[in-house]
Parts: sequence; C-alpha cells; structure tokens
Amino acid sequence: MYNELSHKIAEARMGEWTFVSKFLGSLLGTAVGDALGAPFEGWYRVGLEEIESVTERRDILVYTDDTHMMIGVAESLIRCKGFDGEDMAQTFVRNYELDPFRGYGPGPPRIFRLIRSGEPWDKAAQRLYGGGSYGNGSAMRVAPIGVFYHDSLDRLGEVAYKSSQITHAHSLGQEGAALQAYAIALATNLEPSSSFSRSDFLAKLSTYAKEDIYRQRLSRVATLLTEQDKAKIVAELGNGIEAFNSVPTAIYSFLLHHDSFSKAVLYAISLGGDTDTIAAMTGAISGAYLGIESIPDSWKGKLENKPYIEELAKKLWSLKS
Ligand code: R7I
Ligand code: MG
Ligand code: MG
Repeated sequence: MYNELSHKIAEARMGEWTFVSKFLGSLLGTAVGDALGAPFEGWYRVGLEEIESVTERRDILVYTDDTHMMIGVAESLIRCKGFDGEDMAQTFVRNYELDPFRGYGPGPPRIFRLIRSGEPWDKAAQRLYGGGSYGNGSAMRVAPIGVFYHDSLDRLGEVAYKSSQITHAHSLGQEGAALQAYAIALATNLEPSSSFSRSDFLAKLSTYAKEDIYRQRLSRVATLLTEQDKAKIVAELGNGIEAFNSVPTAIYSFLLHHDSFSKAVLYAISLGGDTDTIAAMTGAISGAYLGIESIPDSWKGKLENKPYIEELAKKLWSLKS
C-alpha cells in the first residue's frame, strides 16, 4: 500500500510549482495524447514518421470525446470542490449537447438521453450492455480525479468508481478507471528527478488491482518491457476500446519511456487500435510524472482550447492549497 510518510517527504521536497506543473501536465497530457492519436484511431500499426508528419501538417491539434469528457470531470470537481455524482452527470450531458461531434463511443449518448429523461445518475448506465459498459470511456477522462485526489488514495478509488458509474457500470470498466486514476496519482506523488523504479510502480498497481484480467495483464508488463515485437505487446496487453485492453497498455507505454513524454505518447500511438485513448491515458500518467515542461512546445502550442484546460488544472490545484 502507498506509504503516507513517503508522500509527506516527497511533498516537502517538491515546491508548489512542481505540483501545479504536474496537474497541468496530466490534463494537457491527456488532451495532447488524444489529439495526436485521433487521426490514427483504428489503424493496425502506425509508423513514427507518419505520426510526426501528420502532426506537423496540422495547424490545430483537435481533441475528441476523451478530452471533452475530461474537461467535464474537471469542471464538476471545481464547481463542487470535490466529487458530486449528480453534478458530474449533468455536466457530461450539457457538454455533450453543446458539442456532440467529438467521436463519442456508442454508449454515453444513450445514457445521456436516459439521464435527461429523469433516470438517476447512478442507475442509467446499468441499462446498457446487460449491466454496464466495460469500454475505456471512464478511464480515458479520469486525469482530474487522479491529480486532485493524489494525496488521499482511499478517496481516489471511491471517486474513480463512482465517476465511472455515471457511464460505465461494469466492474471491469470501473476498475479500469480506478487503476488509471491510481497510476496518475502515483505519478503525481513521485519526484521526476529521483531514480524511478518501474518495479515499485508496477507492484503498487498490481496490489491495487482486484479483477483477474488486470492482475494478469499487469503481471506481464515487467517481462514485456524488453520485448521489441509490437505484435506481441498488442497480443498480450491489447490495444482495443475495452478498458482491460487499453489501460494496461497505457501503463506499459508510460513505463517503457518514463523519462520522455513524447516517446511514451508516440509509442502508444504506434501500437495502433484505440490510439487517441491509449495515447490520452499514457499522456495523463506521463504528464503527471514529468510535468507540463515535458510536453513539447510544438504540440502544446497547437492544442485546441489550451488556455481553458490550463485554467481548469490551475483551479483544481488552487482548491488543494
Ligand atoms: O467506453 P466508451 O465511452 O467508448 C470510448 C471510446 C474511446 O476510444 C473514445 O476515443 C471513443 O472513440 O470511444 O463507449 P461504450 O459504448 O461504453 O463502450 C465502447 C465499446 O466497448 C462498445 O461499443 C462495445 O463494443 C464495447 N463494450 C462491450 N461489449 C460487450 N459487452 C463495452 N461494454 C461491453 C459489454 O458489456
Ligand atoms: Mg476519442
Ligand atoms: Mg478512442
């Protein structure tokens, strides 16, 4: 389990600017990963030169539902000074209705209509897929919860599960969101200049995981860190739209390149499949670890809606101090 004392020591060593940088890094990291990965969603594999040339040719890096929903999570946490399920659900519905063309998965719009027609926020999602979705839609948006509750890990788990319940009620969807939030919180709590232990990071996540499929996939991550064959990585960890086929892959991409935001995110996209989402989740963890300075200016500078996402990250941090 996470050690409170080591957190206090890390906190004492890190100045306030570092935490602000990490909040900014995780939220903008989500958006940059999402926007960079979006043109390649559904591809088999993607060459690094292809990603770079497509990115260079774009004037604006436009994000998708992953970031659109992450913005809703942050807005609601800020408005309510913490988690409020009803408010977060209504925020998702409002944001979706204002801007529905963001590439949402099939489930959430159906749930938003149910909530609009009076279904309770914590019941509507159970009506889909015979008991709830295990898509990655609640993990992809979880960065604000990961950074906001970095210092209160029991509450972090509880909130991640409840926030997932709004749209993804299946236990595998909920656990995907909780694991991703936990990875972000661990990354937020680590000083980037100190020596990073992949095995400690993985051991904490493995202890945290309850469902067999996550435990089994996380147990493969350490061995796969020396594997060059991307087909093998995808075969063992997945690159799909399901939470269990993408959250472990994002954790893997971060760990493989824990010292470089750009390498981690480009690697995540290169695996193909659900590229925007796996890159968004990789960017959220990497940005939380390395901070905003680690995201290349050439990417940040072209990101759609950057000032607003920055404002949300700063407001979230100011609620902590
Ligand atoms: O999870 P969700 O919001 O989709 C997110 C994805 C990301 O890649 C975004 O970038 C965007 O492109 O969409 O949407 P859901 O509809 O909840 O789940 C996504 C898919 O997971 C569904 O369309 C199903 O194919 C699959 N799925 C399930 N299949 C069978 N049984 C989710 N839950 C189930 C299930 O219980
Ligand atoms: Mg998307
Ligand atoms: Mg996606």
